[in-house]
Amino acid sequence: MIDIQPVLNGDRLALSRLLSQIENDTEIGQEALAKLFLHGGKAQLIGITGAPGTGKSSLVNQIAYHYRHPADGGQPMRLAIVAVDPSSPFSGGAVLGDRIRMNALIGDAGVFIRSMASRGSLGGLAKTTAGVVQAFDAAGFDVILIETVGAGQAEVDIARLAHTTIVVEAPGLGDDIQAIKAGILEIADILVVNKADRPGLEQTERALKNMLQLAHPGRRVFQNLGYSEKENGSQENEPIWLPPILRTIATDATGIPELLSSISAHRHHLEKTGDLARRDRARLASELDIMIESALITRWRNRLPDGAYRTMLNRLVARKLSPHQAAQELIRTEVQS
Ligand SMILES: Nc1nc2c(ncn2[C@@H]2O[C@H](COP(=O)(O)OP(=O)(O)OP(=O)(O)O)[C@@H](O)[C@H]2O)c(=O)[nH]1
Ligand SMILES: [Mg+2]
Repeated sequence: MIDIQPVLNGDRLALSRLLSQIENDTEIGQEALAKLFLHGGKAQLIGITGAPGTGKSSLVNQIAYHYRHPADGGQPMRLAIVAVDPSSPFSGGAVLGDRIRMNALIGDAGVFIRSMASRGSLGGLAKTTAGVVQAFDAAGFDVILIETVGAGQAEVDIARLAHTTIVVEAPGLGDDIQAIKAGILEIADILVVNKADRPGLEQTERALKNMLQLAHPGRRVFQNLGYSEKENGSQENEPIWLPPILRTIATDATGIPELLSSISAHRHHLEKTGDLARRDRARLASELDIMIESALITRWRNRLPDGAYRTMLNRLVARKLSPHQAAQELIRTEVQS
């Protein structure tokens, strides 16, 4: 029986240990997650993704600094940073960047930084990231920043976790913006062209604008889940969010106030349109479906006569019948037995 109370109370050492359990997908980790879930759902989740070296960590650094030192003199927020599978260790931004702000965060008790390397499958990475985020959420962090590299399925899955997803580009990355996969644009709520001090800025912005016009705006992540719920307060004429394209220089904080305004504008949009609740509901629905599917499949397989599955697979490989027919026959086998 794991006691999650220390984590809920903000004990950093207990949290750190628990995060390792979650990352290693141990029984203790799973048991803790089940308990932590009941305490979550309050944090604001912000995803930052993009090609390697575009300046994601440097931006995270700037965003985090702002939340810890609000310009309006407001209450500093408690903040967790999750760097998923970074190509360089989190601190990259400090190499040539804003060392003062980076150092300010490292010594800050209101900030918790966790780097996660991929072990095994990327699908596993998306799952453990969700667990780590859940732990931070339950531990009472107000904002969770999630940095991921690349444009694969794992990034899309991780983006689904976030309420607001920022896609970072930089000028001159092989100029053909094909590097930005269409998939990554579909998850972008905010597009940032970082390294705006570099040549090729206008070209990159133009390319992004063109790609954005091709992609259909609106609730794309939500649609990709294949789940809709019209009766739940969805209105016909609700405003559509058009991802803005912003310029930043993460090494000197240029454009950061505008980025922060966009993040909070997006947040307000999600709240006003009900998308925030809908995204949460859709995500939990897909999680529930996955759980049910895997439980049902396991139960059904255990009831299958010995060798039935293998025999059917052999017939399938030999093209004696179609996958659909094979599935139907196998399911009937189980019912009769
Ligand atoms: N000139 C310039 N350099 C920048 C800017 N932002 C970041 N850099 C530099 O670009 C390099 C990479 O920055 P990171 O923040 O580590 O980039 P990243 O996207 O997190 O990198 P990975 O996590 O390894 O994919 C560092 O040397 C930064 O100092 C910028 O706006 N202008
Ligand atoms: Mg990084």
